[in-house]
Amino acid sequence: MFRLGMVAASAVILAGSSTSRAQILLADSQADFSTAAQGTNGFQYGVYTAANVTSGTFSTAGFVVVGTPPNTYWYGSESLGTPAITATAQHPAFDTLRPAVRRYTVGSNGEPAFTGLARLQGTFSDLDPGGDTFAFVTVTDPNNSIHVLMDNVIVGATPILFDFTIAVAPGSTIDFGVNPGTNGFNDLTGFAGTITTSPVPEPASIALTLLGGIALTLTRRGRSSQAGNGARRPSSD
Ligand SMILES: [Ca+2]
Ligand SMILES: [Ca+2]
Repeated sequence: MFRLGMVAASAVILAGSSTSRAQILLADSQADFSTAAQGTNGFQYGVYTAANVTSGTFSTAGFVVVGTPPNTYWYGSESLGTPAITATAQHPAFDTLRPAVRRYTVGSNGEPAFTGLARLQGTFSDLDPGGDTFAFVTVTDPNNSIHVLMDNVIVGATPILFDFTIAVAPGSTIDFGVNPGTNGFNDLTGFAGTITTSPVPEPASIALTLLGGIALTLTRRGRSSQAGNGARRPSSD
């Protein structure tokens, strides 16, 4: 009874401490998508101004809202309805071969002014079989250094999953982009991504975790010694 009580008490303390440093969901690319205005929920929809690059000058020039509600999306005024960025997909620019870029800026438009490690997780997928398309994730860190975290070709049925952790601060940009490669045919690319703060355990919660571990160990020892007694009985009889 005493051991069970100790485990229960430590579990309650741990639950209380974990809420003080819980992960914060900074962004969800699909849930946060909006055509109300550029910058809504911290996201902008545009291109880099050069062809087939994974970093560079970001621009929303020429982007307008098209489509029928609720399926409106951002369109960048080139041929074949490109470049385009929707809640769930993006397509690079057909004429200029510029990448379609979905940008989240930390701390912009009322978003949390977070400084620390951000975790970027998500999936790019080929929604138009064939073609060559390149998916990238590019982040500007608190020192204004640019990090191209991935630049992978997307061909075929296997989605590309990513999971990166990187330092950010208010003003850091996190870009999810797709490049057209040799041409812009068959380059429609599905995208879903989240940005969360990476949890940092506090010294107090580490100590409590150890306490919980000790309590569990004591309980296990109790159980194994009971099992040992039970096992010895047949041999002694
Ligand atoms: Ca394709
Ligand atoms: Ca292509």
